[in-house]
Amino acid sequence: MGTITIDTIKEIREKVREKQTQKRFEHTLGVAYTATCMAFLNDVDPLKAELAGLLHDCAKCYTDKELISMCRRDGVYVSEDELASPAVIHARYGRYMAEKEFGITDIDILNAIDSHTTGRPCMSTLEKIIFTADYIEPLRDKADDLGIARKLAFTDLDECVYEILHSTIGYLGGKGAPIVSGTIRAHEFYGDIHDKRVKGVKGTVPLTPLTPPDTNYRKKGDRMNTELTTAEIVKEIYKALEDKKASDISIIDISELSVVADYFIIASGENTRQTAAIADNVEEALGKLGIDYKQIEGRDSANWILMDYRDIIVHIFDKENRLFYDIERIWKDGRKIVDVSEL
Ligand code: DGI
Ligand code: FE
Ligand code: FE
Repeated sequence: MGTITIDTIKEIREKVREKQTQKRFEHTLGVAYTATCMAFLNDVDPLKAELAGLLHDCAKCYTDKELISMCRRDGVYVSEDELASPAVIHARYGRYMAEKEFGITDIDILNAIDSHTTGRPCMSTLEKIIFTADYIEPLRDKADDLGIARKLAFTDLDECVYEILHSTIGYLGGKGAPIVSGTIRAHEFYGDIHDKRVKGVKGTVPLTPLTPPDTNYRKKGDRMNTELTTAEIVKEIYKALEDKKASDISIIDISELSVVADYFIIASGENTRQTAAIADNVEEALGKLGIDYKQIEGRDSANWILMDYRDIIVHIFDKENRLFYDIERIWKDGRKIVDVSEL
């Protein structure tokens, strides 16, 4: 899709207008404009936020029954608990529609549509913006905590997300409605950030979003100080991981899906001592080859260490966090698991 232009925005706005009722379309515009303002404050591309806002409810024109059968038809994954809470399925199918029907290729926008109803742990800034704008846009008038949420949206985004999740869970619980696991996990994640702040504990949750907000900064060709190809470096990393007995090593080729990197390598350690040792070994092995990392995050707490080697991002999790963050799910669309021997 390339850079988002005003023309793209206008074209998509008209397409969405045709699909939606007048009332739903006014809500859509409210979300788009609110998201744009929030983007200004958070250094997110405002056109990207506007586009995500315009598309967040693009699948809302279908009934629950239609959405369930369309998800089946098109192979869009919906979990068992989501089938029992069909109000959330328009987000899952919306992601698919945005990609297939509206030609959106930006993973961050697609993720923002996918997560706009339930949220999820570790959202990118854009995802948090869409999740929040959906709740606070000017035409919303039902929630008791709108005043609080509207202020927090512009003062403390993580706290705002927590507030919204907390209040949604309370509201659904009060109605006796089931709560999907995505909502619960998101609530735990942002609750954790909230608690650590309240207790004054320095955060142990690595705050790197799964998709960095601005993913277009990386110029292909701006590589590392080595003659090795990216595939050869992946092999070296794999060796360094195996050396320290990392388990469940996945190599995902995301080059077709994202400009963030070409490969994600995900591995687990039994505990944080092992994850730290694994990260040290990767750093040392690549260092010997003249390859320096661009950034390493999460080393202190070591429950999720993210090593950014530009074209290759290495995630090292302890057992519990590997399951909790379920990073592979984010890249489930068209992800290609690579066998190291084929590289
Ligand atoms: O599509 P919108 O109306 O703009 O808003 P939305 O995408 O946030 O959808 C809101 C609906 O989704 C609302 O009826 C509550 C419901 N919802 C959100 N999280 C959950 C949920 N419903 C169930 N049962 N469980 C959830 O975890
Ligand atoms: Fe929605
Ligand atoms: Fe909405």
